[in-house]
Amino acid sequence: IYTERTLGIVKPDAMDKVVEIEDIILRNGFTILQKRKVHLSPEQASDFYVEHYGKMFFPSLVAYMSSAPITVFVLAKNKSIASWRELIGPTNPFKARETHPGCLRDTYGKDQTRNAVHGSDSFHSAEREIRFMFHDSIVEPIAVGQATKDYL
Ligand code: YYY
Ligand code: MG
Repeated sequence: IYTERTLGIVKPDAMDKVVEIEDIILRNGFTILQKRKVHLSPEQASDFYVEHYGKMFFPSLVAYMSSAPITVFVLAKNKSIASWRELIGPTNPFKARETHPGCLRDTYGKDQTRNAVHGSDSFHSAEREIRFMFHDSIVEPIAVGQATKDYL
C-alpha cells in the first residue's frame, strides 16, 4: 500500500497549541509516521527555506524559525500534500480568515510570518523536507515522539 507523505511543522508561535493541533491532524485522517521537536539554528532554517533566499522576508523568516523550538511531523494520508495544504490554509492568516475560515492559519496564525504551521507544497518538496528534518545529523533532537502507526 502506498500512502503519500508530507511534512508538517508547528512553528514557534503555535507551540503552545501543539497538542490541540495534533488532535486536529488525527481527526482529519492523517497518520503521524514520525514526530520530532527541534530547535533549528539560523543556518539550518536558511537551508530549509533556501527557495526564498534573497526575498524581502527571508531574514525575518529565518530569525523567526530559529527563535524557538518547533514540532515536525511526517504525515501520511491519501493525497496528503494537497490535503494538508488545504487544512492549513493560505500563507497570510488575515487572508485565511477571509477565504478559509476554520483553517489552521485562521485559528492559530498571528501574522504573515508567524503563521502557525508549515506544509510541503509538492511531492518534490515533501521528500526533500522529510529528508532534511529526519536525517540524523541535520538537527539535534530535543525530544523524540513516537509514530502512531507503522508506515505501510
Ligand atoms: O508555503 P507557505 O508557507 O504558505 O508560504 P511561502 O510563500 O512558501 O513562504 C514561506 C514562509 O515565509 C511563510 O509561511 C511565511 C513567510 N513569509 C513571510 O514572512 N512574508 C511573506 N510576505 C511571505 C512569506
Ligand atoms: Mg512554501
